[in-house]
Amino acid sequence: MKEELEKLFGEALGNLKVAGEESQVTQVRTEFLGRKGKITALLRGLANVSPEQRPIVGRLANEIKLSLEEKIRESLASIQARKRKERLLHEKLDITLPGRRVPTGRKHPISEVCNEVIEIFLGLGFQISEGPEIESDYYNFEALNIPKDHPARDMHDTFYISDEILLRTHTSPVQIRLMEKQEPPIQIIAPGKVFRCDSDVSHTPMFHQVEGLMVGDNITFGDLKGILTIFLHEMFGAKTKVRFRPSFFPFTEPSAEVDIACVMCQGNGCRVCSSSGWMEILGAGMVDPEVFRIVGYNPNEVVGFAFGLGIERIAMLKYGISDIRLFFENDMRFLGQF
Ligand code: FA5
Repeated sequence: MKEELEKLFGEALGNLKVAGEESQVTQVRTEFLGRKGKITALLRGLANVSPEQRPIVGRLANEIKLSLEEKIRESLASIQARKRKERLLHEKLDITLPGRRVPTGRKHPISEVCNEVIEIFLGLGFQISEGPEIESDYYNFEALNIPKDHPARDMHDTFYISDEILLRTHTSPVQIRLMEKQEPPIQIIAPGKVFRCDSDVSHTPMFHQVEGLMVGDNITFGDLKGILTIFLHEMFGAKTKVRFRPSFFPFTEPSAEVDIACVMCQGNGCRVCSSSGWMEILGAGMVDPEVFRIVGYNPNEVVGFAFGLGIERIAMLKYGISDIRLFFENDMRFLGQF
């Protein structure tokens, strides 16, 4: 059996020597060391060898198997090295080829504008407050002095979930939630999503508002005008004309709507501003004493102002966009321009 083992070993080494491909080398492994291989088959007969010879033949068989495995590994490594060398010799590297551009993400323009608004108000000493997007009828309407059947409800085309639960139509309910749990002085903004059953070139069913609320003991309409004018000058440039127009909100008295001179035509009148030269940007006013009474404040002791602005409206004016719906279509050709 010893001679036969050595003969097979010699035969395997001979085959390895002429093997030029990896598949030929692995073929040697299968042919000699595989489960049905020649050496494996021979070793099955070890049981028939005399007890004295068995350990000697066994040791030799082991040595041969290990040595053959080693030769196979060497052979595979040298074939692979030879192939790599050949490939490198023939391969040409064109270092003038442009690199592959990795597309990078960026913030949505609405998030950018929202952050810009927040930064300006933080700089003016405001803090950030939050409230739920799914609201009760009480916080969205009743506590803001808009009782059931009040015509002001028509200003908000509301998505109702049930009779009492709805998607908030503005960020003003955050005012109520905050005043219920905190005593004045208050100076907050509340950015967030709001929802109205509304869709055309200047309205979408979901949009963003930033609410502002400042309550204390000596706050005037002059403070409101000052804060909002500073904000609008920071946002649109120091030369931007700002106009306060009398308006109505059930939760502020007096109330105003604030316009800036149309950024498209600089106030001369164009299609975008309906030839008026002005564009509405936000609603504001002095907090109605009835709202203070509802949250448990003494209306004779506190005063304050509130405002609510639409982020999409500001983004449209800032970037000269005439259709609000473009912001939500996720068209990369549009979004990539910001
Ligand atoms: C309000 O929502 C009041 N809560 C604002 C307010 C707060 C007044 C505090 C007084 C005190 P109004 O419905 O006008 O008001 O909305 C405010 C702004 O949201 C508008 O000026 C406009 O910029 C924006 N807006 C309203 N509806 C839509 C809509 N469907 N799509 C996009 N923007 C809208």
